[in-house]
Amino acid sequence: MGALLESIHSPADLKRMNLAQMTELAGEIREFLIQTLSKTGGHLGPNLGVVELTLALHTVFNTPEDKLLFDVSHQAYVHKILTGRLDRMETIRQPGGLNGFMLRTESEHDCYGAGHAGTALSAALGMAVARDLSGGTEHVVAVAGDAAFTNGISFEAMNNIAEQTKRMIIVLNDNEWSIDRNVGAIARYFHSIVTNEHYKNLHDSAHRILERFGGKTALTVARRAEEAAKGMLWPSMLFEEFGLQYFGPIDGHNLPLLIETFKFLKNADHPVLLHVLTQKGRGFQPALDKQKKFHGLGPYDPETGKTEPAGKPTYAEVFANTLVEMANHDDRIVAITAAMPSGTGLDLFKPHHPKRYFDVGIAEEHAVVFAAGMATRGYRPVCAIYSTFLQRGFDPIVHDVALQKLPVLFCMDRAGLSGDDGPTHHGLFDISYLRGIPEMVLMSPKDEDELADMMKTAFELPGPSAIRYPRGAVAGVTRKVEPRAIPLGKAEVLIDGSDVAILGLGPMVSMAKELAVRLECAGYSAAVINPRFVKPLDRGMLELYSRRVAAFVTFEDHVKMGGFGSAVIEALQEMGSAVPVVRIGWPDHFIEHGKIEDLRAKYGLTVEQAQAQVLPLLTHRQTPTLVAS
Ligand SMILES: Cc1ncc(C[n+]2csc(CCOP(=O)(O)OP(=O)(O)O)c2C)c(N)n1
Repeated sequence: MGALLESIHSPADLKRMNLAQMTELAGEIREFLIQTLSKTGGHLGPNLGVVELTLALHTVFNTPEDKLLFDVSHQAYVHKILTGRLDRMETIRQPGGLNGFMLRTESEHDCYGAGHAGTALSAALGMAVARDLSGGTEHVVAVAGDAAFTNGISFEAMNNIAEQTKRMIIVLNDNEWSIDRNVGAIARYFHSIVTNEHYKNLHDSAHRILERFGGKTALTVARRAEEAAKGMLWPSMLFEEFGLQYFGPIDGHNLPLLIETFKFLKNADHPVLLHVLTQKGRGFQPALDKQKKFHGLGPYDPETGKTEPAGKPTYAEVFANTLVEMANHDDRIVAITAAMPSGTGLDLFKPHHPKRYFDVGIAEEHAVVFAAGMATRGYRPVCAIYSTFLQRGFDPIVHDVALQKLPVLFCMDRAGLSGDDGPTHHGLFDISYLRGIPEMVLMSPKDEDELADMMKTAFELPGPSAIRYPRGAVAGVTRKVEPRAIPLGKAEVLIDGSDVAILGLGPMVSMAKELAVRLECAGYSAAVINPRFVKPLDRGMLELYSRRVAAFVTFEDHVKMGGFGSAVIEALQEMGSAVPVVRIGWPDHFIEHGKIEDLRAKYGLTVEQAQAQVLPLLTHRQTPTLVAS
């Protein structure tokens, strides 16, 4: 670790440095990030892009008194380094270590937690208005990426800001990338500002002046930038129409210019937006070459950027390849992603069916209503949205899709615990928020072959449906040549039994099988069932086993409350059955980040826990021979 970096324990240490030292510090931070994240994994590219920006912000503003927010906050590692967490950076995203996002419980400098996009402007406005009401003087600064402006909430906030406060600073960190390339009119608009010749000349002269005089004339430059920006081709700049005074674009790696500009903006008596241009992955060639890959990744070689070759395919890949096949034979199939083409696998679909592929930006709510609109015209839209981000789409799923009985298919990747990303990204609520919606069919495949069957099933349904599947590699089973539709609401009995019925939802069926083996060894006859459908539940199967067994066990990678096991209890109660149900799932508690296996052990999502809970319910069934032995 560099000597300057080593001396940083709080923002006060940074404020003591001169410009030359800060510039050196920027290099040391980059090197530190490249080395550290090569072991832990994390959001390398976005953080390499905001080194100077974060240094400038912490030089000019005083957290925790001043409020500094980052949208999504995956780019807040430098902020963490500067605010007393340097010595714990090696634990980032590791069990018990620092979270990969901002967390109010982690530091007083993290005034607002996030993980989902589009919240920074609204939350910052809330803080600014609270300050105004209580007569405070602190500054409120929201840093949001260009892709965050594809999000409706950002625009809802902008519509409101100028009416609510006179003092708020927004920093638009424009690197032209979301995780993939940023999309849509707003991306084009930003691009047109950046590529404008007028700006380029200004930028070049700003550089020359700064080189000559250090930071001294930067204020003049910022003022000139303002004038020039106003005199540009657009008489009414978008942000100005929103009542935000627009400044920029300025070079987001020019530390003196950034510092001087923030000093100047600090005194503004109206809300302002500063447009800074940064380079994602700056200082690490592999990240510049592969922006998408280095947005967020696991461990890599710090010299070459190489990562371990992937083993088995992922659920996302199987989903996308299956969709390509199905779309080859069905012109009505269209695929929609909300800024996650690579994460959901839809980047594999795009080259095959470019006209039937839609990236709508970070706009899940819009994605769902857009899908509903297409469905009214006879198309079969597939919304591929992670379980956690589909939370944003809840109302349109109810109001636009289900109420109108439109055949939209929701494919929810990352359903279940997401692991090292933590509570903002765990997909633990989708069963609860979907199963109460009339018309909805909700499925979860035990393996990749069944995923394809469920997609086929969904395309034959007259109304909405959803499929939940986990992050990562598939089970690795042999696939049928052609997927087969599954009869609606029909569970699959994998092993018959008469003492206990164990239901393992989706890939959790492997735990059900393991429990069955243990119980068989203890002398019990255990049935293993792959429920396949959370809704409609296979009531026939439940009724049959409720007459036979002494207990049910349910396994699910979801919160217990309102989840699959709860659905089983409700159904049994409605049937008048009193057979007890042991539910294995996540407790009513936000689960921290960590390794999935560790967290399962900590929170009792284990075969041992299930066994311990179910055995006392079975004792009266024990066979005499085994009791004797
Ligand atoms: C609601 C929501 N949808 C999707 C995501 C996934 N996601 C995380 S970061 C990101 C891109 C952010 O791009 P930008 O705001 O421009 O920041 P950059 O990484 O380029 O600095 C996306 C789509 C998310 N965090 N939240």
